[in-house]
Amino acid sequence: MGEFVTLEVKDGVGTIRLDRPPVNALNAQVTAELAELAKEATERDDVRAVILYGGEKTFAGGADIKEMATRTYPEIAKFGANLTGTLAAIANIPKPVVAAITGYALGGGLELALTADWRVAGDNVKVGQPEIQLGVIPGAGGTQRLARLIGPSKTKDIVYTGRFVKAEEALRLGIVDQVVAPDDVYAAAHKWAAQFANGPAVALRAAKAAIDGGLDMDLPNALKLESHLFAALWATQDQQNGMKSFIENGPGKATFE
Ligand code: CO8
Repeated sequence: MGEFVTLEVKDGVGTIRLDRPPVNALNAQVTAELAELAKEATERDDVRAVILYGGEKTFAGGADIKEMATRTYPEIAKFGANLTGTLAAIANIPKPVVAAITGYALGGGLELALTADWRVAGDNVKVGQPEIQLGVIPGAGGTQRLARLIGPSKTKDIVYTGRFVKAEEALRLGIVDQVVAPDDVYAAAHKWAAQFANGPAVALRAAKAAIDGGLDMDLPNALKLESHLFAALWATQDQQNGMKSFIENGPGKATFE
């Protein structure tokens, strides 16, 4: 547990909660605490799915501009490497991860949300990569994860202009996956995460590794990765339970550990 970031676990769902008012700006300490809790969420068996949440008001307004402004080149390079490493640790949590976006997800805030598998947003949110207006560019995945998610031209529009994208457009572009009333954001994210709390954890881990790992490869190698992960599941209880249950009870009745 950190000063600005906490992990609360209930019924298999772990909530990683940012709490650094007023906008959860990501400074060096938040970055370190997030990395620590990504590790904990990865390692704890009682965490079966994860919610990234910034509270009712706002998800995150980005990296801490006041902290960054006067940094030297080596200092900013170190901070950038740490933030990129932290976001990689979250992206690599081998469990379903959902971002519950309220208020703003800007700059490093959107880059944090982009590490999730699925994004739920309030209908009043604004997301974007406004770094260009600070005379810089996104530095923790905004030019890369966003382009992989929605393609290069839409990413270039968002990154070149730095404009704020409203919820409805974010949904249409595929930056977010579900839009709900502002008060329902956490509940909707929880509903998505909770469906995996009793799911086949090893198979879910393999599915995430196949999809995310495969996106970084050419198709023949990605298909090989999928095929190996598929066959490896024959060493698991998940596969035995799932197939035995189908044969004995029909589809969708299997229970998993
Ligand atoms: N960093 C530091 N302080 C911030 C930030 C931020 N990113 N965002 C807001 N604040 C502060 C404001 O300065 C203000 O402080 P104070 O009360 O002391 O004046 C307080 O939070 C509230 O802000 P506003 O008064 O502006 O509140 P509004 O509700 O009017 O607006 C916004 C909220 C829309 C979030 C607005 O503040 C804003 O546009 N913020 C900046 C957004 C931005 O540009 N984000 C990108 C930051 S750069 C980045 O994320 C790069 C990541 C990669 C780093 C890699 C390193 C190598």
